[in-house]
Amino acid sequence: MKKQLFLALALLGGSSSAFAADCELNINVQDAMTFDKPSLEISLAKCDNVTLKLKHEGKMPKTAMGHNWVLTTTADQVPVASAGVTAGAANNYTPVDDKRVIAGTEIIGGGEETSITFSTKGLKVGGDYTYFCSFPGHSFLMKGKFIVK
Ligand SMILES: [Cu+2]
Repeated sequence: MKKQLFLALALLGGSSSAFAADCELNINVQDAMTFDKPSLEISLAKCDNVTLKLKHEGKMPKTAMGHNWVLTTTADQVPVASAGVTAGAANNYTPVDDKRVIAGTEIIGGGEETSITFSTKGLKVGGDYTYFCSFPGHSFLMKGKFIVK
């Protein structure tokens, strides 16, 4: 929650142009190690900020089948997932103050939903990005391509 608030404040303080647009992405999960979409796509020309909404349509508690949505470069995905396990449940299995984490939600369980809003400023068109769930053991299967156009 703290990280989301910080990002929201950072966005408010940023200089957004008159044509600034906020884009919304939705992705759902269930009581299985998979996202309902194999990829997500944004356009830098259209999106200054992106709000990613994650919905857990399953029934299992977050301690057993928790999921989140973390965005990194594809090269950083495996090391960040490992660092996330070390960071532990209290940190949503996401390394704290780690620049490799472009965006990340909290871990949620069945019936819950969450979202994260982040700036697209640092993203590059055609860059190689991956989103994944950093719950221990999930990231090997639970990931997708984040396409920036
Ligand atoms: Cu998961």
